[in-house]
Amino acid sequence: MTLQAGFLEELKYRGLVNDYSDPEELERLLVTEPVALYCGFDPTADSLHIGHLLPMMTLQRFQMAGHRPIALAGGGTGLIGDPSGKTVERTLNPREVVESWVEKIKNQLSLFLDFDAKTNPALLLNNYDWISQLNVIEYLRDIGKYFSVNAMLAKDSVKTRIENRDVGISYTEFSYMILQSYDYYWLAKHHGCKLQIGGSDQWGNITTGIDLIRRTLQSPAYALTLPLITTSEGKKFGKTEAGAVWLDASKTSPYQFYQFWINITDQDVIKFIKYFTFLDRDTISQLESAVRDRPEKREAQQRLAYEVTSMIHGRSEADMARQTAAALFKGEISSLTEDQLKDALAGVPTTSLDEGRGGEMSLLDLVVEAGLCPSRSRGRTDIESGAIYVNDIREADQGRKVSDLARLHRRYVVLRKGKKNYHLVIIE
Ligand code: 485
Repeated sequence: MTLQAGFLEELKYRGLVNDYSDPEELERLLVTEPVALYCGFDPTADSLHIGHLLPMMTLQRFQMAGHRPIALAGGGTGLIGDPSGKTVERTLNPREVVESWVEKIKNQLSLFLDFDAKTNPALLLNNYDWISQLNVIEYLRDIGKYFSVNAMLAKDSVKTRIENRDVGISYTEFSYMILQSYDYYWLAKHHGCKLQIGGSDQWGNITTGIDLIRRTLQSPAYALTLPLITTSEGKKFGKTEAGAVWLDASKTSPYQFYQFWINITDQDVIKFIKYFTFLDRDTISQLESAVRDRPEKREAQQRLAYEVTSMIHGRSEADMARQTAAALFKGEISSLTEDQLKDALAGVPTTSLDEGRGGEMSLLDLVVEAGLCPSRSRGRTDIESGAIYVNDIREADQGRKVSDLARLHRRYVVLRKGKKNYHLVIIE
């Protein structure tokens, strides 16, 4: 496979480069030979989340450009805990737990890479395999000697914790950078790895590894960091009210995942399209005009949501999520399957009624009982003015019995007040 010319330029066009070491040399290297590079992911939960997407996709972009990516699961380092970017000491997770998380993360990482490529196959490794082989004498004599505590104390990850005396840092976390440096050395030695990538919080850990390689193997090694993702509203990227946006469908459903991307603001959407899709420059500039000329159509958001959802969950799930969103938007809630309905209304306030008592209630009783209207008099005005919808159909008869209301999938009645205020009634 030939190397993609202008690849680094392409990464920069996409906004993927925060910083890199030895710019001229690295630029030359990337056009001269297939470069083995790696990125490490620590198992700190049973799934990766969308914060991990950028580095994963960047590994993939490197492979598409002809280079050799190594995805590293931190089965060893995950037992220690990286202090980078953390203001407090992490709690140690039990070994069996970390081990089970490693397996899940490995599955997710493998989605992005091609392990059977002829000239530049990807690798998926676990640093537990070599870190667990180190003994303490070796660790202190053969590796520790290359690290200056003075320099370690000056790294951001350590410095901030030492300055905050109430919190401090354990010897365990203090040592983390040595292990990550050892990984880089190990991969350089055994797999010819010359480049490590990661988020900008990883700069310190990556550059200590470069120093270790220079001193032990007398060979050059490089660092490239990706930007920290920020939103124009200054919010933390990838967090919703419901928490992190996970890649695992059982933690964040494909529909919720799709919705996350649909809700990206006009200010951020093109930036995120560059980050999280493989769309070409022409398509991106068309979408850019769409945001400028007809923002109300949200074409860019829809394209982004569809691309990312199909990349993670497959095309049919993405189609389904798109259809659910469209049905909700068009007021065709009754066209949804039971699963789509539950998914679309996950998190919406819910009232359960039993058939007997519930059936005897009037619509007015119901909207008050459900809390959709604060009082009976307010409920009356809302219903009379046409603000109340049952299964997306306006219902103006306050005396209508619940037993007469149409049910979706035999047991659901979806109430809506105004445009967006949903309430799910389940009748058992
Ligand atoms: O040899 C290595 C061993 C472990 C790691 C890297 C190299 C993991 C790294 N120390 C880390 O903590 N990474 C974070 C993680 O695993 O969640 C995040 C970074 C982020 C980005 C992402 O991993 O905070 O910037 O690098 C891939």
